[in-house]
Amino acid sequence: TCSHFFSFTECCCFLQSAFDKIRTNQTLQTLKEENEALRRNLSDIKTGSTTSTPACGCPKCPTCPTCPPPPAVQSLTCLTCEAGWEPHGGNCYYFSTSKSSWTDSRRSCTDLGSDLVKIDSREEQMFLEIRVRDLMENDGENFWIGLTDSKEEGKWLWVDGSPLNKSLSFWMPWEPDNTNITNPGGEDCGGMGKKGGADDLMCWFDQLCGLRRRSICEKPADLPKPKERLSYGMSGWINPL
Ligand SMILES: [Ca+2]
Ligand SMILES: [Ca+2]
Repeated sequence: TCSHFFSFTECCCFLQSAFDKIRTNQTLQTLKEENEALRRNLSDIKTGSTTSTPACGCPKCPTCPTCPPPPAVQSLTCLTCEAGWEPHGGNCYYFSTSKSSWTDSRRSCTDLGSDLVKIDSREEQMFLEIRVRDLMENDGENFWIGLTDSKEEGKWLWVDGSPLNKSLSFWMPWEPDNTNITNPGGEDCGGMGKKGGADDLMCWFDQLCGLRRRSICEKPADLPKPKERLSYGMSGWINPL
């Protein structure tokens, strides 16, 4: 654009152009320096973040990573059973040493604030099967459980009145057979136990309700006494009250 002007103007144009060039270079230099400074800052931040990750639970740090929730206190482990009762799955079990009829055994359980055991899961059956096996000295030493068909033959009910769930039944292969050789009324009370261990947990049978057998009582576990109770503190840790 300067070519058709006289030399003074040309000179002006040249100077202007040179000045613009210098200014552009200066701007570029400034930008370069700023860019480098920013890069340094960024790498400092990166290095800092890998070497000083705040510990979980650090209360003052604003950039705390998300911490996992405090370990859940298994309420089951906080529950307790009286002496002589065995805790399992939130319940307490009493394996009697004395022997009596199914009805008398049930009364003994209710006198202790419990009832004959009701088996609600395969897991509970597994616990009981192993426990009973250990306690038995021979196959005649089996245990009453809270199962009876005394109201209606073949209709097995738990002591709480609920019907037996077929998919949660653990009868021995040939049971219940309601054998009525010695008693025309047949066998109306449920027992469990196989000294040698049960095949696939199948160790229930029906037998004469009047037989004297050991028994298993069950009741929900107790809440711990106040002094043993635990609570969450501010940081998620457990503080005794
Ligand atoms: Ca029967
Ligand atoms: Ca039987």
